[in-house]
Amino acid sequence: MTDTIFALATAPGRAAVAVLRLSGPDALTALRALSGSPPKPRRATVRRLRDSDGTVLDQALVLWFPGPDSYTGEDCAELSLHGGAAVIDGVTRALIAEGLRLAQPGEFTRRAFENGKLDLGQAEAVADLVEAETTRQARQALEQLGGALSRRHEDWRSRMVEVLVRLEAAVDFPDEDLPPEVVAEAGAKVEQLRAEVDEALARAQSGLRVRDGYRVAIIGAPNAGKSSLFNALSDHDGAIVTSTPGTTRDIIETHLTVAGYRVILADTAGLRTGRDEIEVEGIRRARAWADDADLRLWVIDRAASDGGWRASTPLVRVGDIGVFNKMDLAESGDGAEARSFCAINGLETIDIAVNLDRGAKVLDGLQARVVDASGGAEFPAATRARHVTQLTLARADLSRALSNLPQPELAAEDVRLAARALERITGRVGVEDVLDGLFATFCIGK
Ligand SMILES: Nc1nc2c(ncn2[C@@H]2O[C@H](COP(=O)(O)OP(=O)(O)OP(=O)(O)O)[C@@H](O)[C@H]2O)c(=O)[nH]1
Ligand SMILES: [Mg+2]
Repeated sequence: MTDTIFALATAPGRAAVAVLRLSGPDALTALRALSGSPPKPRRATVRRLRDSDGTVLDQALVLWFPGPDSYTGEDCAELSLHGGAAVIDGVTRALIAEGLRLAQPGEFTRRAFENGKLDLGQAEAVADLVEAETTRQARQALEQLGGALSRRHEDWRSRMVEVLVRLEAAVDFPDEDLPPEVVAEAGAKVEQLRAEVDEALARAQSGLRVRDGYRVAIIGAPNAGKSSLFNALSDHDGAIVTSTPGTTRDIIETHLTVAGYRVILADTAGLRTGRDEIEVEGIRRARAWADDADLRLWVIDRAASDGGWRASTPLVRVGDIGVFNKMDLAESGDGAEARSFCAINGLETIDIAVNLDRGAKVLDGLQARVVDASGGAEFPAATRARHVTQLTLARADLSRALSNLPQPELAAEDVRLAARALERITGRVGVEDVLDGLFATFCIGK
């Protein structure tokens, strides 16, 4: 039998109000012991809370949610206490004396999942919503919590089951070849499904970007003004700026909110042949981060004439931005050469003097990229790498089904596997390994 758990649902520390949550079969007994007769369900009621000696612990707002119509599906209660340490401590002791135990991180949501109140995608959305730093992250998590993710996967799964049923019916007549119209019909349906999964996979990156953040690396030659730009964009002197080339060694990361999206901006070591072990390692890290990033802001000192810009050319890609810095100084040959490199290789160019204009035009360019990469009219079919993995498996199964199609028993097995991959996303099957990892990331009280 499950035990009854409780936890602080609000952040620890002194506050006007602290909310304690209770869930489990003894929630009502504990509520009676502390507050006397329980209030009407879902009706906020003021009650004096007392311990077993009759000592008054607090005057609290008490809410009673009988199961199964509660967050966890069990009997639940919420006590809105005065948010001081002594009150919280007193009520905690009284609940433990009633036989309740403190909840593990995510245990309430885990119970909700186990009692069928949420599917796995929705449970993930609860974690994402609590973690959301930007409005876009929050909006995506709310859509997912509302079942947007599950609905798409459920639709695909039920269409796969339809195909499966037809194919299995055909298996029952083994003496005859599968009638050509059945092959054609199943083939068309599987192909349509595969096309939809394909499209979803192509757009999955935008869902992941909203959740995890859009990664932007500032790269370029030493002394080009990378750290100056980093400080300007983040509005904080987080990186050291000096006139000595090779100042930045480590990666420095900061989080920005751009058009409501989360952006992870990194300042990196200037790219050149490293002068010592530390610089060589810094440059290695700079290259690796830049290679992984969604966008590179390539800072070029347009007044330099040592050809230092060339060391960055292997890293930049079509769609990156060439930031020509030090507009307040005269342009040298390096500036002109780098400009033609950008034109030939499909890089937009922006001219700034970061000391004077704080790189405002770069922020505009960045905003356009972020919106373009993260936006999408429709809710994405994947918001975590786990979803992408399962969708990729489903896609491979569907392709195999198509090539096996003249043999219904083989094709049926492939379609079954594809449906199984989708079931793993919503958590209908194979969830145990995912559950522990997911709920460990929750706060206590969620
Ligand atoms: N005149 C002028 N100087 C600038 C401008 N931007 C940066 N600088 C100067 O250029 C020097 C190098 O700037 P940083 O931002 O440290 O350059 P960095 O690219 O981070 O250099 P490393 O970390 O060594 O790779 C500093 O002295 C800055 O003040 C600019 O727009 N105009
Ligand atoms: Mg620097």
